Order: sequence, then structure tokens, then C-alpha cells
Amino acid sequence: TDRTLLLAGNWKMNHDHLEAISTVQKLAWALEDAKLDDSQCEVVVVPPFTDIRSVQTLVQGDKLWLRYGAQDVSRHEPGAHTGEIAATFLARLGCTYVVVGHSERRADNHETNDVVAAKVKAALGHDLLPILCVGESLAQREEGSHVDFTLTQLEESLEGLGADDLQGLVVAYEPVWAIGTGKTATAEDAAEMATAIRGRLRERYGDALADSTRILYGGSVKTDNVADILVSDDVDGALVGGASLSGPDFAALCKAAV
Ligand code: G2H
Repeated sequence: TDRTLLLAGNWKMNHDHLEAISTVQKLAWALEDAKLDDSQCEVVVVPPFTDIRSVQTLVQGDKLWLRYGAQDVSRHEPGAHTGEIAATFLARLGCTYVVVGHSERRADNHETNDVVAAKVKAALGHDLLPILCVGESLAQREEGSHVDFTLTQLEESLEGLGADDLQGLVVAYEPVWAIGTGKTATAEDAAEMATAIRGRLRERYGDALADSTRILYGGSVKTDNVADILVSDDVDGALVGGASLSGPDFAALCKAAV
């Protein structure tokens, strides 16, 4: 099965469009210096919406091999939805991916699994590949309900979609207690959940989808822990926040991952 290593940098609400240009430029140079190319891994930057046009211009103008995406998408088609960004707009700007259901949006914007499922559907309907985020809180981990909770969140976030619809789906397991806290789940924790997620995809959608879906780990991934996290066959990459904000640092992380 071909599950190319995927390293996605979620900038969150950092870098304006000018900072985005210099960050992507430095990332591209550092990847070149490190002799990395798309035969070894897929590198994705996920900037704020207002940066995407600038990133597109740079990536397409300089024919860079890295890809880019957005941090959220509307569940609606274009129309009277003030402040929303349609999947079709992102696709037309050359986005390959969109992060959906990040725990920060679930918490800050009250995104329920229903809303997340509608966003996954909107993305896939416009050839945008969703990076669907799931993961438990510290309380759930401590009471031992983390696997059940995460698998239920996964199923509910894919409600109404079938195996044919879900081609290209990426799932990111991000335990909430490990996000931006400096606490990383152990490689064993990441592997256990990635294997459970792939197993559930297999039960629900069959072998082809389970074998082709990439499962990422996210939560305080850094250059010095990424290789360890990727040891499991079921972990196909990382969703990286803080450590993706500097181009050279993110390139070093990618180098450590391949
Ligand atoms: C988890 C991750 C990227 P960080 O949210 O989505 O962020 O690497 O800063 O923990």
C-alpha cells in the first residue's frame, strides 16, 4: 500500500501574508539544502486563509513541490453565509488539503461531530482532502476511555459518508492533552490509537480504504521526537503546530522524519 509520508505544518493563527511568503521561501530553500524531495515525503503548509493567495503565487510561480491547505472550511455551498469560506474557493486557490475538526475549533467554535462531518463532506465534494482531527482529553485518557471516545468521534465525524466518498481522507490523532503543552504522547500511545483507528476504518469501510488512509499523529511533535513517533507502521506522518512556524526548523523536522 502506498501511504506517502505526510508532514503537515498547521500554523494556526500565526504569520500574516508577508510572513507567510518569507516562511515558505525559507522552508523551500532549507528542504533543498537538506536534499529532500517529493519522492521521500509530502510536505504541506497550512496557513491562515488570508495567506493562501500569497502562498499559491510563490508555490506555483517557483514550481515548488510543497503543497498547501487551509485550517477550516465552510460546510455550506457559496451563498448567504457571512464570514464563511467555501470549499470550492479553496480548491480554486490550489489547496490540496483542509484541516477539519481541530480540537481548538471544536472547543473555541463549538464544532460538533455533525458539523465536522458536514465539513468533511463539503471538502471531499470539491476535491479537497480533509485532515480530520480526533483525540481525547486528559480526563478521558486518565479514566481509560480514550480509545472508545476517539473511535466514536471518528465515526460520528464521518457520518453519512461511504468508502467511495472517503478516498483521500487523512485522519490526525491529536490527544488534546498533548497539544502545544510540550507533552507528547509516547510512540506507543500514538501507535495504539493509529492501529485502533485503522482497524475501525477497516470494519466500517473495508480493506481498500483502511489501507490507503493516512493516519497522522499531532501534539508537540518536534525534530527530536518525530522519528520515534513514526516507528509504527500505522503512523503515516505528523500534524505539526509550533515546530512548523519556522521554515528551517520545519525542514529539519522533515529531514528527521524521512
Ligand atoms: C496539535 C499540533 C498541530 P502543536 O494541535 O495541529 O500543534 O504541535 O503545537 O502541539
